[in-house]
Formats: sequence, C-alpha cells, structure tokens
Amino acid sequence: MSTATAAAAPASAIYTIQPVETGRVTQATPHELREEFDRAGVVILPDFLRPDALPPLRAALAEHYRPIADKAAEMAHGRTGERARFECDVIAWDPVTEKNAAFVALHGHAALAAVTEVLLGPAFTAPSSLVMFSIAGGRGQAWHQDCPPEHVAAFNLNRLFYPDDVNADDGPVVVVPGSHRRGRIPPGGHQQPIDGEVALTPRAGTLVLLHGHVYHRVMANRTRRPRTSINFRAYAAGVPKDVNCIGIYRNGEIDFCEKSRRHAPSMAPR
Ligand SMILES: O=C(O)CCC(=O)C(=O)O
Repeated sequence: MSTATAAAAPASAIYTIQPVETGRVTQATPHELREEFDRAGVVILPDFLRPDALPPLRAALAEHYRPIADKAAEMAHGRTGERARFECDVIAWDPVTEKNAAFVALHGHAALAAVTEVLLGPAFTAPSSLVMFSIAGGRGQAWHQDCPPEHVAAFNLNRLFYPDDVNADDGPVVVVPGSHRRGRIPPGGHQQPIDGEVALTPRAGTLVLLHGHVYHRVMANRTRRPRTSINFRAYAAGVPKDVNCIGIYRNGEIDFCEKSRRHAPSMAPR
C-alpha cells in the first residue's frame, strides 16, 4: 500500500478552480477549496496537468486497450452477463499496481498529494488506481454512489484525471452538487435526470475531486473510441479501502469484493 507523504500545501497556496454550478474560473485558498468541497462534494481544477504530461498516459492507455477492444462488452458485463442490468459499460484497469511507469509517476505527483491533504488531512492513503474505459458505443455508467452513505465519515475521494477532452458525445460525467449530504440515492432510472444535476465535460489535464457519496453517472459514449478517466482514489487516515466494496445503484447494490472475499483464507471451508 502506498501512502502519500509529500509536503502539505502551504496556507498561502492558491488553486485555480471552477465551481461546479457556474464553471467560472476563480482562485481559491486551501481553506476555500476545502469549503467548496464540503459544500458541493466536487471541485474542478482545470489544467492541473501540463499538456506534456498527457502523451505518455495516452500511449499507455492505448497499449492496454488495443488487445482487449474486441472483448470489451463481455469484459464490461461479466462472463455470464451478470452485471449487464447495472448498465455500466466500463472496463477497469489498475496500472499503478501493475507498476506502469507513466501512471506510477502521476500517482506520486506532489501537487496531487498536497491538494489531497487539504481535503482529507495528513496520512491519507491512496493504495491503487482505477482507470475506467467507457466502451465505444456503450451506456457509460449508471447513477451510483461509490460506497454506502450511512457512515458519513467513511468515503473515498475520487481524484479523476481526464487524459483527453470529454465532449458531449464521449459521455459527460454528471453530478448532483451537495448530494453527499442527502443519504442514499433514490430509486429510479439509470440515466434518468435528477433535480440539480450538472453535466461536466472536462478538458484534457483537468483534475476533478469528487466525494464518493455524491450521486454521479457517466453518460453514454456515442463515439467509436473508448472514453477514459484515471482515478486515484484516496482515503482519510483510518478509512479502509474496502469502503468501496459495496457500490450503491438506483436498482440495487454491487459487491465488488465478493470474489476476493470468497478466496480469502479466512473464508476457506474448514
Ligand atoms: O469516469 C468518470 O468520469 C467518473 C468515474 C466514476 O463514476 C467513478 O469512478 O465512480
């Protein structure tokens, strides 16, 4: 497990952010950034990555996706189609655990650690990575919360990088600002609009910091290429990574850890 140890942001640091509702670029101190996150559950930092940071990431993503492109739908839905009803046409990849150099470098980005500390405090952990390929022509990702909202302090922080511009056809990421304080997402359609939602189309190099209890979805990818986000989920000290075992959807829950629990030594038949 890797724990971020980079220096904290000085109180004098200034962040360029886009408040989610207006998108109007503004400057924020660490304290203001934290207030904005507490209020909305989402903070957008445009141009967080310099343009020259992007080509190595794009190359690694293309290399990973090329050999799996033909079996994308099967991979997204599970071998027996067991996940199809959740309408998440995505393929996940953890390049940091695989020690992919481009992603290991990004994961260790000092400014990323500093802004994370502003939101989660010191000694947060960021044990792995989650690249999400929304498959070409797929339905994106249904409305969900990354973990059960009943335990208010037990949440993941999504640190989402976009290696390419996300345009309307690629699948905007849609969020409901403030919904991290509203409890469980109400039942309803997977892509049915929710009052107060905002559709985001981040430009390449943007960092979106998203509280795991915020209601969010990714719209359909209507293009012929995968749409990609790079997520380095982080956890405040004392919050285990397995808060993300149970994902909350409008028509049920998915246990993402079921298989690993079944194979864990403590679960072996006696
Ligand atoms: O790909 C995105 O824009 C959002 C990813 C997402 O929904 C998630 O990581 O839970």
